[in-house]
Amino acid sequence: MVEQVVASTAVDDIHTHLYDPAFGKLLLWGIDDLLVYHYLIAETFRFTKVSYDEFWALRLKQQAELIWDELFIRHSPISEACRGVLTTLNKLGLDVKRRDLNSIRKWFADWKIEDYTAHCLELAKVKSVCMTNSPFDDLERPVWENGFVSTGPFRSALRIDPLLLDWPKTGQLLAKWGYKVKPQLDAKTVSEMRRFLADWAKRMQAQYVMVSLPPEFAYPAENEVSQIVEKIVLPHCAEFGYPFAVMPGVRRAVNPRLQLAGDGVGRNDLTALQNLCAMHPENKFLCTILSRENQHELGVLARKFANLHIFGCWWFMNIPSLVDEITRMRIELLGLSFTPQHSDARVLDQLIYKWDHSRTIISRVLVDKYDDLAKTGWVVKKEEIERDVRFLFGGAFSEFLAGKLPASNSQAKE
Ligand code: RAT
Ligand code: ZN
Repeated sequence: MVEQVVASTAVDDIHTHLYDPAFGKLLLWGIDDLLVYHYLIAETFRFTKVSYDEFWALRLKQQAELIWDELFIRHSPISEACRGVLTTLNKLGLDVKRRDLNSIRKWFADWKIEDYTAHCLELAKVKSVCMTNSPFDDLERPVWENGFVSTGPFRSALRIDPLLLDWPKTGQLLAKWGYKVKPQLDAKTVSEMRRFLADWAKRMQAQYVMVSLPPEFAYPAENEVSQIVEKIVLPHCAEFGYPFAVMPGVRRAVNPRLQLAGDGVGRNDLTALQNLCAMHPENKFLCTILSRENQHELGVLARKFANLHIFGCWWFMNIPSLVDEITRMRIELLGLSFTPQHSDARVLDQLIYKWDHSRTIISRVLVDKYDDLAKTGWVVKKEEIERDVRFLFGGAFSEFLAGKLPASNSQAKE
């Protein structure tokens, strides 16, 4: 019964890199984009003799052929990211054992993107998709400036890494766009940066404001990142009621020759997150973290602060052995008060495998937990399982977004 409920309950996917089809070419889909996923590019360079420069000079189709050859033909495709391509193709009804890239390409060529988007959402049982929207992205910004408003399943989150991590360089962009900012964070600059955030959060109707952070992130601290968080981002989020989503643990460009595939991981000192939650009870925080070594501490922190909602097994954590471990631990620490997974899909079709693989593990963990309950004589009813799964698949997140923080939180400041 648990497996059936988990398999059939539609999910809100709260962090992806997908786009509404209205964004045109920004929405990646189909076999070539599936193969040229940066997770697979990194794996290909474990095997290939082709140089980085030669690889980047290839056209998308040629890159896809090289990846297919190295990862699927010359070796069995048993990594999680390889297996994901095959799960996707299999669920789409393609015969993967033929190992025939060209016939797979032909199958995709017949689809129109609007129909295919609906088909993928349906197959993956995803009812909403949160995009990652950056005002600093030159391809995406014009779509918003032309008045795009999301009406369908695609929702928005305002991503602000350059504002925090690359000030004052990003200040030059803000100045070009008419905000009266200076490199120093003086009072006028602070209010103009807040005006910038308010304009974009409104334009995007963002669900939350988000940033990824390096392992060194500290708070409070005498540095620009900490000052921008304290003076600009947190007051902005508190005023408009948005959670601030922090994603610590990424060490960007450890191998820049791999481009997007070249980021790594490092451990964080979670005292920073503890301080954020304790010092800003008027703010809500979402958090997912990249290092396995930080996962337990993060679970414990969520027990301490109702203004912290933890979500997802992010990026290098999204492999079956760790999803099982992390989900089990979170349920044991937090019951149902977290969001176990997001897809982080960059290619539309990945929704199919990311959710299929995650559902299998989430249902295995739930079966064990309900079974432990049954041994006490507490037998869960079908409606209770359905309620719980709905909560894990978006209900807890929506309540966190909409809900008021406990009264003691706001009193703590007074
Ligand atoms: O998982 C990924 O695709 C990464 O490249 C990142 O985009 C990461 O999820 C992020 O949001 O920074
Ligand atoms: Zn992401």
